[in-house]
Amino acid sequence: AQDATSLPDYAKWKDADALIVHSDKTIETKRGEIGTSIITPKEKLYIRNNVNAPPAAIVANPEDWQVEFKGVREPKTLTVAELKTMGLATVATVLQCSGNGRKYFQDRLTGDQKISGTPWTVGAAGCVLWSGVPLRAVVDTLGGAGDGAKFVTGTGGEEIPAGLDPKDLVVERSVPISNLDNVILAWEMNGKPISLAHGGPLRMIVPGYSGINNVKYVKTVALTEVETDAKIQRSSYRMHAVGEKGAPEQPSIWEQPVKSWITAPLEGAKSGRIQIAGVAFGGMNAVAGVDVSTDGGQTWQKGEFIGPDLGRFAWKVFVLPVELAPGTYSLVSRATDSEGNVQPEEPELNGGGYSHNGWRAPAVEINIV
Ligand code: MSS
Repeated sequence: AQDATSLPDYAKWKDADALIVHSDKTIETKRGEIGTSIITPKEKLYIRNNVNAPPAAIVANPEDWQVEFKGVREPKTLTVAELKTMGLATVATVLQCSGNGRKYFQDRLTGDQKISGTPWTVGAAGCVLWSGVPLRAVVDTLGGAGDGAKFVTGTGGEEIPAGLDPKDLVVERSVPISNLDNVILAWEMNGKPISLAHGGPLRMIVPGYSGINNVKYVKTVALTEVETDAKIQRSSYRMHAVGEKGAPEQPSIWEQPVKSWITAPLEGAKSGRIQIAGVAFGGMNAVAGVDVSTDGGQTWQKGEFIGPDLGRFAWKVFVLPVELAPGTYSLVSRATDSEGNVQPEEPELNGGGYSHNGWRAPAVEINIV
């Protein structure tokens, strides 16, 4: 059982009963707490910080937060107040840790194979609304992109303790410049100034991209010719075999693959009519459909999406009413995106335990009496 004392200071305001506290930097939403209202309330949203968050003082006067823009024709430092004059957009995105589902990979390891990292199941994910200025508007105001720009590189505002190599600790991520028209520099989440826990005063949101690329406390945004050589980009968050080290030539954890999971029911029930519900999303592409099975994937039925469509980067809530007789059932869901990509039964094992999107592992086993 969790209580509020197990939440770290910067997350004390969260709903402790809805969360699993793995550590002060890794807090997961309980599977049954995601709800069916599409948007994840901030009190229930998971947290992942790679290093200690900056002091709470940085969110006291969010308008004064300064961001340095580089790699544009007219480089400049701007405050959030100035950014607010340049444009406004709102986007709903699935914010999901790259390691969400890592536990399912860890469960498959044999012999001396090892995948280190938080054993997240499904709860290192939420769907939230971000409001801020489109990066494109800022870049246009600053004279356009510099020559040869190939990446958008955002730097987190954490202080690096003296004596340590900043390259080893800085949360600095580069994403392909093809995202320039999608990226938002957000100051608001679900209608409120972004909390410290979620990256206020300003966060770089890369819709469709895995959690790590959504840099919190963003203090520098640069259009760069090459990817940053910060460790978190160079060797961390790379796709490689178990036992291998991360390296720049391996694929970076960028776009999220198509995924879904069931959120209800999670426990046995009386026989009769039951509403199976869950969430499904397509990462960069809109989710197009979801199949649901009560027999572990032997037979499938189409789930129905409910609620408003919040755009291609949001998740959709699905429902399937079923009539269940007494017995045991294995409930699973399998999503398809608008490009025809289908959630695999088992994704490829990888050394970081990243991007798990298999449909088999998050099965819900229930007894109907
Ligand atoms: N940012 C910064 N600045 N720092 C840190 O640490 N982390 C990451 C992102 N961003 C960080 C950042 C991660 S890693 C994630 S997931 C995310 O964030 C989370 O978010 P939230 O809000 O939920 O906490 Mo994995 O891929």
